[in-house]
Amino acid sequence: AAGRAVAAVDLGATSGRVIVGRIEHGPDGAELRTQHVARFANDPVRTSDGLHWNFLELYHQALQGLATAERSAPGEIASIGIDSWAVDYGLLRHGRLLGIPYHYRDARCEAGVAAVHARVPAERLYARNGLQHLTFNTIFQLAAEDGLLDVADRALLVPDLLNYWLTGVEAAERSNASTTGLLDPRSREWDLELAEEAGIPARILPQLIEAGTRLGPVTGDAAKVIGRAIDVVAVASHDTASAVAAVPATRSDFAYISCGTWGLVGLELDAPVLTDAARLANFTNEGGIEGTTRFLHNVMGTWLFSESLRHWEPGATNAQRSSLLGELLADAASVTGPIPVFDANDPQFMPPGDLPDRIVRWFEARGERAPEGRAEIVRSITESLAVAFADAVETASRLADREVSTIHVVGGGSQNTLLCQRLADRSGLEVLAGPVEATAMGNLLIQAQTLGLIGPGLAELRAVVARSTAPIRYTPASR
Ligand code: LFR
Repeated sequence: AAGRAVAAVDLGATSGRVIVGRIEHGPDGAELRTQHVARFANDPVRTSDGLHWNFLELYHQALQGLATAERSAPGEIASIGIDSWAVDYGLLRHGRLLGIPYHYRDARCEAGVAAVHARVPAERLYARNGLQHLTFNTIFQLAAEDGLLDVADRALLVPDLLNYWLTGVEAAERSNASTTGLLDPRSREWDLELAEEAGIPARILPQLIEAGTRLGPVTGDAAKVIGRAIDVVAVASHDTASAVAAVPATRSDFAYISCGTWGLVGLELDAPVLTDAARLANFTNEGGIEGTTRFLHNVMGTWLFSESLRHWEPGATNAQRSSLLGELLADAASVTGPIPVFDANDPQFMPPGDLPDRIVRWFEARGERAPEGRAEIVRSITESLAVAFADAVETASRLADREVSTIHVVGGGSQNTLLCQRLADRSGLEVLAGPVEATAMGNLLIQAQTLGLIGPGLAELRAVVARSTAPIRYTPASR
């Protein structure tokens, strides 16, 4: 039917995709059907001044993917929504992009951390912004910009920048703005006083908007490339926020793990937890839809696998690496004997480079037996992630004083059966895995709500996902 389809552009740190969603009416109510129309690699590029996103290529691929979407369903797509990873941004002056956006794994952030902490001590920073200390939080990256902040008149986060290129509208969608370190998690407004203290000019912060805001039609050349001036809706543009919105939970005592490049482990709460205990446990208070708090911890995630594979098979494509990972996980499942476990939260695993070597050295530095060979390393990563995930669930539940009975794992990592089973075993909790495309589903369904294709409210959004997918259940092995 005309106007009943929506398109999502979902940019992840290793790949991007364009997915078309349609609302259909099932026996129990609305359901979402999705169709991948484009998938492309996201390969960062190192230049003499550091590690950058290949930003023009991402924009180009998004436009091409949307053109494919339009051709696949001429005239049917009622709106477009864009989400991506968080924290990264472009600086602009008079609408012109100043430089190529940096990758959050670039080493420059350290200088920014020192600069901000010299002005705002860590305790005060947490009391104000409630964010886990990650060296790449936007506030630190901005503080590392030196002179550029003097000339910039705007900073736009990645999805906001793409929305701006498509529509000409400058705005900051709140879920992603909540990862900058410049948003007050209580009022959900920019903390201009904090920005000033940190040396960040208030003028670069755009007007805040809620997920579900219509931005207007695609204009100019972009509309020509896509084939039509489709409307753009600001979705929960932080990928994790869209993923959490699409957790198919049917009860309230659940924890979630949005498991992609990062494993974002936490709870959905009504209000932020800004205690000292939460700060010391390095828990973050990001913004979800409908004013919810995403109280979570960043665990290193499937990056530990993907970066190991990148080292082992430098010439392979994403698809080849993921099929190799499947084989290695099968081998890993039959590794017997004690499996060495490392701290998956150790920041030394963050930069790109030889990851298996860093894992081996982690054990050697502690005089412990290191895993040997690919299968053992892959098993060691799996166990270490399962332990870190289980710990984070337990810590979240303690810090927020909330019972947890089920862990929902969504995103690409939910396909890793060994990881899901070991998580159930290690946590002693039931694990429900899937959907894989939770982020895109959240993105699509927020648009569907904005257009009135489904009923309003987060509970209804989740009910649509629950009706549309069947999560795989893992029960803890009896010990
Ligand atoms: C996941 C994610 C995390 C964020 C990290 C860096 O894709 O958005 O939530 O901490 O990427 O932006």
